[in-house]
Amino acid sequence: MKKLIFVIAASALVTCGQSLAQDGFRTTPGDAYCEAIVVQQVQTQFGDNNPPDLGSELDAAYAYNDANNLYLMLTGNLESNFNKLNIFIDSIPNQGENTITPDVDNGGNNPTNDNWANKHAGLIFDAGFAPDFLIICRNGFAGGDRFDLDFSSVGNNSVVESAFDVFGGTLEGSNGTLPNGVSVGFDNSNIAGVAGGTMAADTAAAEAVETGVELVIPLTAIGASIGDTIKIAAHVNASNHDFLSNQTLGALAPPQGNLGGDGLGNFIGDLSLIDFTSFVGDQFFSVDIVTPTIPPDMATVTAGVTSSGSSADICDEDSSIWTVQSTTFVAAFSPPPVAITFEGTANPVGGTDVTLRLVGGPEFGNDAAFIQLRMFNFSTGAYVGMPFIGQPDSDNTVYEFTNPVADFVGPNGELRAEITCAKTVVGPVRLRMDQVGWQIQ
Ligand SMILES: [Ca+2]
Ligand SMILES: [Ca+2]
Ligand SMILES: [Ca+2]
Ligand SMILES: [Ca+2]
Repeated sequence: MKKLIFVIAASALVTCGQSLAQDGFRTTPGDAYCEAIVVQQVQTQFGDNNPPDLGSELDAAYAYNDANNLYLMLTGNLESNFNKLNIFIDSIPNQGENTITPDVDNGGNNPTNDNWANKHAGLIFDAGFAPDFLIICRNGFAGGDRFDLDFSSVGNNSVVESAFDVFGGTLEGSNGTLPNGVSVGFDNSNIAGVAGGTMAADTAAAEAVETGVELVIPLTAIGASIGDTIKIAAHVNASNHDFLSNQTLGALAPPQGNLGGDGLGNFIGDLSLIDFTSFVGDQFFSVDIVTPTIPPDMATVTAGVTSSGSSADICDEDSSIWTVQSTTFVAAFSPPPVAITFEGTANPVGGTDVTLRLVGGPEFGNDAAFIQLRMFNFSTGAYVGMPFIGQPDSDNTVYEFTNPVADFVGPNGELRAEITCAKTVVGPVRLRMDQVGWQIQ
């Protein structure tokens, strides 16, 4: 069943650099990814990562934005042999190149970085896709382990930024950053996801992968604004940009082997004969840059004060992810118990069950703190709660509490919840909230 999730935020917007959210893991506290935008449809012919066998795959793409940045997560894994993950971004209408030209030193329009343009020259993207920017990710051993990141314009030579060894001597890491603020995290631990081959992928397995390349892209860096729809095409390519795998997002249709340089799997020294219009479907995907859904009035949570007016439709499909906010601590307190009330609105009203969820809890150094979730029953006019639960060390503890929509959603879609933290010894305790949300299903 389709699920609607309404969220009350427990913190301010996530912004780049506030946390280690750019770590290559899509459910870090601070991340707000929801459903996959596109999921891989084809097994990988660039090798399935199952050590000692190595390989590369693109399992799925996820994205969200805040007021300043696009957050893009491509799950999967990349062989550490400097094979490329190329991410083409079409963010400016009527600019860019649908057919890639060489670099400016070879009769074309593009930058010379990493020699990508000369190897791509002649490649034709699907209709409606004319990228304006390219991000190149690559990792491997060259005098030491390293991960390199390039950002450049496409269709003109105006922008080139490169950063070598962004994680400081390791293949994986967090928050590797270019001068313009494009930042990357990489977790290469995936050994699941799609299997090796050319046949239809296990899409559920692809969707389950939680690790890969995670990028923060300042909207200003790609000329994008709230309200825009941008398009992205991601490719796994060989280390010289001259042999395309069958791992693209949007995905190719199975059965499909590597594209090579001619679309038929042959090595011809470049990609000049690749024509994505000859492959069914769009080998790109769209991302809407939306008005951030975290209401600013929820930026601060104060003990004993109702936080109201919040309903944010964060995930509109079946998802294990509710919402994830930056860690928020409610101020330290001593007995008596402290309660925080949350109000929201379900829109549209519907469904069978409503679940309140909190990730976090009381946080301090001994075992004498307790948490209680309660939801307001609009039929009886009283709160109904879970019993207090003792919680010694609360990071990432999940509390969930489910009730019938008929009684626990008000006549106009009202949602009301109370979270109470108590302790039995005198001394400071903080209530930590990494996620607070409702789910209606
Ligand atoms: Ca993350
Ligand atoms: Ca464009
Ligand atoms: Ca795999
Ligand atoms: Ca196509």
